[in-house]
Amino acid sequence: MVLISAQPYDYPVTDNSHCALLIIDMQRDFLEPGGFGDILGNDVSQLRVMVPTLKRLLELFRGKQWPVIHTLECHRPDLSDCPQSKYNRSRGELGIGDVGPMGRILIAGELGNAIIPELAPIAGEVVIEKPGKGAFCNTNLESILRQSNITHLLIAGVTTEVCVQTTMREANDRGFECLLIEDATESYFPEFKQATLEMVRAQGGIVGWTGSSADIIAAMSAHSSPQPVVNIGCE
Ligand code: C5J
Repeated sequence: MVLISAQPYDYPVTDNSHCALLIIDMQRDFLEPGGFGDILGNDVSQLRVMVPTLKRLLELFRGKQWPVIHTLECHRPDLSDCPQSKYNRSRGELGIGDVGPMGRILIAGELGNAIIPELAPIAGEVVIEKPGKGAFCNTNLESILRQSNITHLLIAGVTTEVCVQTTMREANDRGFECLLIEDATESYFPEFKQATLEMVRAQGGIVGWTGSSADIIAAMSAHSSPQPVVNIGCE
């Protein structure tokens, strides 16, 4: 049994718990100049500050051979999985499906849709392509987690109040024990990040826990319980 120091109280990982690191949308479209986030008028450099922290967590999970799941917000080239409402409300100078400096925006397989090189998935890690903000909407994430007996999700990525929070709420409603990693998530709006952290852990952890990467790494480095192999990985 491991207790990770967290809010609103310590996050318990028992010998029967199975943890995965769930990394949301660390894709060029949101983190690099010329991507979707930039085109919408955001300062993308704000999101990059946590990349070294997330890399340390990734190294811990990879070193222990624990499951890592990445998500990508993206659509099919014909946009058949993009609701008209989302298409209409995600338009700045350019919008979903338009050609930008890194290829078609938020389209699977385009350069801008790739995970940033520092965090690129390795063989055996799952990559979920998701058309929604939440990673459970129209994806096979839930069945992958259930098949692998994963019970606990340590959640990181961008942006805190949009895809990260939506995914955490979806996971919480499905019974997963979720901890949002405070310094491995970022928003273009610092006040939205702060509000999300507070909302998640309010009322005794209504959506889950929040905790720091240092506390997670300290506690989990000593944890030796085998974690499940997630059997649907990328090549
Ligand atoms: C947004 C995301 N913000 N990954 N996507 O549109 O949070």
